[in-house]
Amino acid sequence: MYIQWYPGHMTKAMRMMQDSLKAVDCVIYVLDARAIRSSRNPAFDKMIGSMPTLYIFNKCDMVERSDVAEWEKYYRDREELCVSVNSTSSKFRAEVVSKLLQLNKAVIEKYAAKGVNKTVRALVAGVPNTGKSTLINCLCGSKRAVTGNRPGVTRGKQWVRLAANVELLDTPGTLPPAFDDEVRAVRLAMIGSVKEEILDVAELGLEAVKFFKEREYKPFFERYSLEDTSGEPLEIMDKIAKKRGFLLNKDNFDYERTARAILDDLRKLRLGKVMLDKADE
Ligand SMILES: Nc1nc2c(ncn2[C@@H]2O[C@H](COP(=O)(O)OP(=O)(O)O)[C@@H](O)[C@H]2O)c(=O)[nH]1
Ligand SMILES: [Mg+2]
Repeated sequence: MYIQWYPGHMTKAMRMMQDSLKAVDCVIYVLDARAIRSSRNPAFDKMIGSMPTLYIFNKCDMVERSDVAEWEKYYRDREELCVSVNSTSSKFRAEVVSKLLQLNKAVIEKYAAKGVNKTVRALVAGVPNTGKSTLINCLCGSKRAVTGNRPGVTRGKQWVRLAANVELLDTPGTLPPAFDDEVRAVRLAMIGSVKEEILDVAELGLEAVKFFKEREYKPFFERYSLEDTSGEPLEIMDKIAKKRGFLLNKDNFDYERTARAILDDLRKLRLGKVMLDKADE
């Protein structure tokens, strides 16, 4: 799938991220639960190196519990700390705070031994649309306890208090989506992390059809009342366009409209709870 993409943007965003990392003790890496592998940016992974990181599987209301449980196991096996949340609900707040304290336990204890109450600072980062802003709102509430700027290391940055000794950088770090392979690019686009202006919507719709066709994914075929799952993705797309009456004129289907309908159905869960990246694939 062709994406109109300029590497220069990536370089600039990464430079800003490197700067933000200097001001924090740990990272809250927000991933979309539907695409846990694809919503990581390998260049950023490299940049955070050994800095303590809490991986948030956000939007877990959009996937099956059993699918996300596989990913939790995958991360646990690699000793990477993760937590599955739905940022639109505040009931996960306590768990996130507790995991953050767990993540920074060593440094908190080291300072405590010297009689210092260490304030842990975290950067919320992730590719667009994974729910970083929603998460910050959920964790800190709308009435943010702004802790003010501190000269020196944190100059120009706004911090909000999350717990007695935990602060978040108020503005989330938006990572550029990585298009280092086709699968990742398509899935990032499917979850809405790629700006529509830089891709071909009809082509993305066709990729979505291909995804469901390869898996013989029942809810997809049921949604469009397609009796059989055979045929090339384009033929399936034609059938959907025909059934919905999406025509440009009497001889041509409106692929863009068809694609939009499919993507909208996917994103609004009308095709069920679709996990794009499986832990064992
Ligand atoms: N279903 C669901 N939607 C979410 C969740 N978190 C965020 N969203 C939605 O995802 C979209 C992007 O969220 P936003 O916080 O702006 O993402 P950001 O670009 O990472 O800051 C918004 O429409 C949110 O309402 C979640 O946990 N579950
Ligand atoms: Mg945001």
